[in-house]
Amino acid sequence: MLDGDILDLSAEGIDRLSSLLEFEGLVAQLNNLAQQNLPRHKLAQVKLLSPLDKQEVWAAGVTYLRSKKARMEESDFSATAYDRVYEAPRPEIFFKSVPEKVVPMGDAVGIRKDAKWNVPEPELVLILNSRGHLVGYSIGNDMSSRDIEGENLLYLPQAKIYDRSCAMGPFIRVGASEAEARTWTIQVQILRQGNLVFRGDTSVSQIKRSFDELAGYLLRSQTFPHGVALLTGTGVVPPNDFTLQVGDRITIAISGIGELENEVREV
Ligand code: DO4
Ligand code: MG
Repeated sequence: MLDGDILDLSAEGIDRLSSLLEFEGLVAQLNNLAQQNLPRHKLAQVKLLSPLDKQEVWAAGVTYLRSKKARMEESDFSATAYDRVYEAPRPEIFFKSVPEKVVPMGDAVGIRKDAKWNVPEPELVLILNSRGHLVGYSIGNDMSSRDIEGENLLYLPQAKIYDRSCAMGPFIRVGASEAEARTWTIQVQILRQGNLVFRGDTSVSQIKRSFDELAGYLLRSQTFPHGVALLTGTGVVPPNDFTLQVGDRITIAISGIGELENEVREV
């Protein structure tokens, strides 16, 4: 259950994330708005949408040693590709979702009908504005089908992009530096019929590359007029005999942000 109030900025004419992302001195401006007499709603009584409106979602991969190891275990002839990309100057970055397909807090994430080995990937999300400036952070779930990904590297888009494969929320945390974000922990827990079937954690400090490096490659020869969200890779991988089932409840907690919770559905 989320606690606290939310402020309705639409009374000030602010009803799009795209415009908010471009504000100079966003934190000070939000603090000012918080002092004004704007309409407020109890967080527990509203339905949170995805934090994005027009921003594409991209994802970095193999940014943690744990991810490299897992990818190499699941794959056969493509194993060395993961080894190489972990060390290479250019990171792995792939397209993940259009904004309208992003699953918000509380809605169902998907596992594919034609996949047998499915996992959540709990990831810190960087929210960048149109100039590539890091404005905030959110929590993301890069749902993945490991059997499809492991069969052939060229199947990566099918393992990663399908209905309900990207969750994000519950909101965007602003005003934290990269140094602060690197002190945060990421934890995931999965409940099946109320019983804990997996729990794992990592630290943002384990991401091999700097946020500037990841954002810099994403923005090479590519513009995002409304800003963009970038998942930064997973450092938590369940054991190889684990797969998600319909009805599982996934909770991802990032210490500096909050919790993202979603149930699993077949798509
Ligand atoms: O190349 C496979 C995807 C890796 C990924 O999504 C991750 O490391 O988080
Ligand atoms: Mg991932």
